[in-house]
Amino acid sequence: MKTRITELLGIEYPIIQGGMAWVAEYHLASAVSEAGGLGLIGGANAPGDVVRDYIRKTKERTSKPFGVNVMLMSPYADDVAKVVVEEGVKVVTTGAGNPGKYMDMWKSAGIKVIPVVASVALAKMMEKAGADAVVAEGTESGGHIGEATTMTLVPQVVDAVKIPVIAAGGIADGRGMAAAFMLGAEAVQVGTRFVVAKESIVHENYKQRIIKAKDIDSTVTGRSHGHPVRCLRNQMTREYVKLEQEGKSFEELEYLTLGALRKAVVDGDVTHGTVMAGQIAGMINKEQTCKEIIDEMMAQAEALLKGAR
Ligand code: TUI
Repeated sequence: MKTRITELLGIEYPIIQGGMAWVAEYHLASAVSEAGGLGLIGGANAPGDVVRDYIRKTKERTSKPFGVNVMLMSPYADDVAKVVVEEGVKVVTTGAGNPGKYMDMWKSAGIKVIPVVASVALAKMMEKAGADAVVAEGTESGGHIGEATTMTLVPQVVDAVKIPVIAAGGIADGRGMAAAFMLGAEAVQVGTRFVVAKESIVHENYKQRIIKAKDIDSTVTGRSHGHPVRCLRNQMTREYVKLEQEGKSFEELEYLTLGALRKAVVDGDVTHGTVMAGQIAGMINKEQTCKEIIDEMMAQAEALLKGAR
């Protein structure tokens, strides 16, 4: 299945792994790239040198293309933005902001830049600034989200820009992938299904929460402060939403969630920690290798798209 994205990135299949905070480290990124997709290291809130180490470890594990996601709300974003240039990373995606100020530096280093956007306005701005593609991420996604759904956002972004569009949010099998292609996407970004991949280092408790999740088990914290984050409902989200309704400030609530993602991913505390996951968690019911996930998605999507053409 050749598209402008497989050509641009030099990958076999149009499947990109989400650059998920704490989850998307070098084991997962190299496994996805080895399986023919694009693996991503999630810079998240990590300092530049940690990301540098992850980049080097990924290179030891795969000679195939991989990328780094720069989380723009991170206090280390400036550092990580330089590290990707110094380490010769070929592909950068960005999240949770506007990467405009890094664009020239990345483009002159020959990096393919793919901002994640949640609106048509940002997609157009990024195309003007020289982006090679955009990820249009719907509100079904886990983690930090926008307002529009994948079904409505993807075709509107496709109509608004000439660069290729990657669809994200609620896509975890070949049906979702085929649907995204019908909307005009030329690749998909998959997060939640890769969280439960065999190569993913997240705590077993976290994987089991996703595997056992039902369709309506996710909720969104932080809407009232303009920092909406989708995660699975637990004691932490119940307390957060209660305090939010009581009008507590963003700073007080941040204190509650500080380190909460690490608590869930690394320590396996899925009661007090943040279990970020997308709405499609309810459909994900087993742990598989990245290769099994990608092969299965490709076979299903190709069969469906053959019938549709
Ligand atoms: O970035 C993501 N997803 C993330 S980042 C993350 S780490 C985190 N942890 C705790 C609290 C906050 C973040 C977890 N998940 N996805 C990409 C994405 N970007 N979704 C939405 C956006 C976005 C939203 C607003 C991009 C730009 C924007 O406005 C840009 C502007 O300044 O106009």
